[in-house]
Amino acid sequence: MSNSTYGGQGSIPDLAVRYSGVPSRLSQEAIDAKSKLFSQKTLPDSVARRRTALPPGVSRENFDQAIAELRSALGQENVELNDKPLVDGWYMEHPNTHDAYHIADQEELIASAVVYPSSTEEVQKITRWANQHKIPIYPISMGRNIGYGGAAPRIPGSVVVDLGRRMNKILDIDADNASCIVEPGVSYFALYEEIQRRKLPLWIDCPDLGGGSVLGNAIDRGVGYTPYGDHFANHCGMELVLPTGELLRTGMGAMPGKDGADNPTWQSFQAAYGPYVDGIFSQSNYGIITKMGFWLMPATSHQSYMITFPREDDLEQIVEIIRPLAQKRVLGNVPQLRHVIQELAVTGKPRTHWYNPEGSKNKRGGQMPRDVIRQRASTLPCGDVSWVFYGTQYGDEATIAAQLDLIKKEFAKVRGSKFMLPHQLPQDHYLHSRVAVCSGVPALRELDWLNWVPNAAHLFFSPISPTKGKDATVIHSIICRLHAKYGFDVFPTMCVAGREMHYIANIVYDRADRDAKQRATSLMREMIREAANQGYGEYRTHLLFADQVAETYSWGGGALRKFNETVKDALDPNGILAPGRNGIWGKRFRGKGWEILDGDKRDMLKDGISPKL
Ligand code: EUG
Repeated sequence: MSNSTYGGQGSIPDLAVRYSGVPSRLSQEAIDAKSKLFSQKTLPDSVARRRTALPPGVSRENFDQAIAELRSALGQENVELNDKPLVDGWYMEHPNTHDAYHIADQEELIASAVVYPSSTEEVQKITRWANQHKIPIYPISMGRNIGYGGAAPRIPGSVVVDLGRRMNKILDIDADNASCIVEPGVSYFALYEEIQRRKLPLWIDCPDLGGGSVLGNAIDRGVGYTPYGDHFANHCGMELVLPTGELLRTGMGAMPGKDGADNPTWQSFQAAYGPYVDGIFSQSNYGIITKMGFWLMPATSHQSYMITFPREDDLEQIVEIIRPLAQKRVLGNVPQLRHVIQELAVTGKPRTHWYNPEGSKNKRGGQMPRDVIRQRASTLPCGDVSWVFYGTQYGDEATIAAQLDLIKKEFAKVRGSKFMLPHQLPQDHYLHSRVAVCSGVPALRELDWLNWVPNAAHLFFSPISPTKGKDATVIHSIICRLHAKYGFDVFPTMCVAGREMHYIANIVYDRADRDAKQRATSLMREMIREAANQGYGEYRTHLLFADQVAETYSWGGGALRKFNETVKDALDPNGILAPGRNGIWGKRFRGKGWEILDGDKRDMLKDGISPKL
């Protein structure tokens, strides 16, 4: 089957020819994933644009003048106007012009232009240009922050700085130190393949999907699944451009090496001397990171497994069993606990395959009834269960065996639980994909969820839960009750870090269905509010919910917000860098109607997201 058959958008890029492409070992899988997704697409590839995007308060004439200047500084071909029809594409052929998984109108979170710097120096030039023209810029590494806004800027008409296209070098892999230093355009796929090519006994750590930027995911504080799963915690050293164009190296990189070389301990010691500043460049709009170091894990033996639990109510006991195992690092990585409905979704078959009550249409939502899920699950290898735990153990054979004995013994306390190894499951079972991801082999399998509904988009609700049965149950019941109210199936994935779990609820919706978009938006707003009322906050959120989430961190009269704003105004006096990212606005934009706080009355689909200036 030719991979250009679908969608008329050209072929799937290969990693050998494009930095954002798919490695050849996965090219058939990518072709299949795309064909499945596109077979469910009812939207056209693109529609005619209805408006032009300009930065707020900048006239067409001034904008054209500014763009001409930028082009003469960086080269004509390295600045593109975003004046063509928008194409949502799909994961491997994703846009850098807007949010492919739009929840407002497709033309809301949109760039006016995209610029492609080739060096840190050119990034400095861009920031100086932005300050001169008071044009907001929005840096992306690769733009695959899917479910959280993708490549989209928060202020319509911002100029997107696409760092990855021309800054995608693995600058160094130090096999002795087990570390690397990369530019923003290095994907998990690319780093993994290079380590294989060099035959180094090292692992990377990747999230569920392998196409994202190693650097970008880490500064958004993303998570992966080996013992090095906390990406930010395993970074070591940064080089970055401040909003006013000055350069900064953090960690030991702040000390010059011998004869002008990079410091030899830049990727060995994180903090250096004085305040540890790296943290303020994560989930912020205080700088543009152009180089970042990471620790790599020495390769080891590993054994993945799955444990099923029969009852919904087992959640509390499961989490109580997990906690001490995680604290003692018997669970040495980031295991996942999922609901059984995901066993259906991750087969890649659409919801209508499992449940089709009123023909092909299922307007205004509604959940798949529990008894239908039970009946369908009973036809799958997991059987009629409620929860599925995906774990992996590491070390030599004896260590793994001893750990597995303990783990089996502990989880056996849950009546009716079952332990399964990969060889006991069919070749296409999801556990085999966990084996890869949990041993640092980046994959694509997670895309299969997206076939649940036509034109599927998704949105993550991502609160932090203590690893305690009672708290997990409270959060889970808020999420279930509100998903039922707004008519969405509940897809929970609890990623266990230790003392806390990232509870990720994945809202999958049809982006052609305005009603579904509105319900998804209301569902997010209400979950954020209700969780916060119980003291539970999100670790990360989609751009459009950033203000509301930031607002929930209100202790001490909004002390954290005030601190963030003080830093923002000091570092970025013109407020040009990624205004609104993570709810942080410079003084130029603050309090002028951009913030979308709890109780905001605008209907994002009808009224848009910009204040009437
Ligand atoms: C997932 C995990 C995340 C996240 C978004 C998605 C997993 C989905 C732990 O963080 O932020 C299967």
